[in-house]
Amino acid sequence: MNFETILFEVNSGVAKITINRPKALNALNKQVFSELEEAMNEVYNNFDIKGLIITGSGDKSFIAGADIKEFSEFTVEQGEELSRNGMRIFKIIEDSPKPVIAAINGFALGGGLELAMSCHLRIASDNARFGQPEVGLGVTPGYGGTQRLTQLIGKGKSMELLLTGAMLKADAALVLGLVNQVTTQDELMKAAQDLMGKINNVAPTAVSAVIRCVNAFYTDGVDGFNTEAVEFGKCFATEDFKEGTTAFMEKRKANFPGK
Ligand code: DAK
Repeated sequence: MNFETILFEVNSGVAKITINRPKALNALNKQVFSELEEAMNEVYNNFDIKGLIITGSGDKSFIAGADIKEFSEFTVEQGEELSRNGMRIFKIIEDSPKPVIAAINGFALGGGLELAMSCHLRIASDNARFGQPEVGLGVTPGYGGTQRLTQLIGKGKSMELLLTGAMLKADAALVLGLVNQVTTQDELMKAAQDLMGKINNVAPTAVSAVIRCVNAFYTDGVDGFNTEAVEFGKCFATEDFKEGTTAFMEKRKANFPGK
């Protein structure tokens, strides 16, 4: 796959997307969104890909937000269109049937934090900084930040960060539950791969089902308990379930087919 603003690679069944605009601290422009969508299509449809890690190029920034230079001249209509398109692509990440981990290697601001929050899990290096500085630019977050930040850290702290535009350090983000782990810069990728390895040891069909169940909690008009019952029932028709239970009874490690 040929991309200009992202790097896409697959090693041992784990895909890695690196947002690659280091001169602009990996800010998100239209082309990044379009290439991200194409790469996500591959993640969804390539059976050999078992999970995805998203990171930023360089050692300073994960993603320093939406590309301010691109949207500064937008009209009301263009602004809304940009927002809806970004939200649609972040929803594709959030609904991915394969686990997605953000490896946050520096600034995760505005759209960068919004992208990280659409991933299932977040690991940050100790130099990472988090914030929604949009109000300082005269806009609101436009890619789901007001919703996902509130879901992740609760209304009080979310309001504080959104209304002030202040930046959080990695250790504070850990305490708030905004990230799952903090590591050194050197250990970040290994920590993300180790976490992915643990997920890839269990049944892929059950992993996808858990993602659907948890996301159901946050979906208007959907009864998550009902979703869980339905997903639980569906497990009984999978080869993974057969293999998992057989392996347990035969006292051996399961070798899940992922079907
Ligand atoms: N966009 C474009 N370029 C950026 C950028 C960004 N978000 N962030 C940094 N850069 C560029 C800088 O312009 C600079 O480029 P040159 O001047 O060298 O050409 C280069 O990256 C290095 O940046 P600095 O020289 O500023 O680096 P420092 O270490 O001094 O500072 C910083 C790092 C991250 C604190 C600083 O760069 C910074 O404050 N960056 C902006 C952070 C920010 O406010 N991000 C935007 C958040 S708002 C919308 C939908 C969504 C959004 C908005 C509208 N609609 C639907 C309309 C979302 C908005 C956001 O994400």
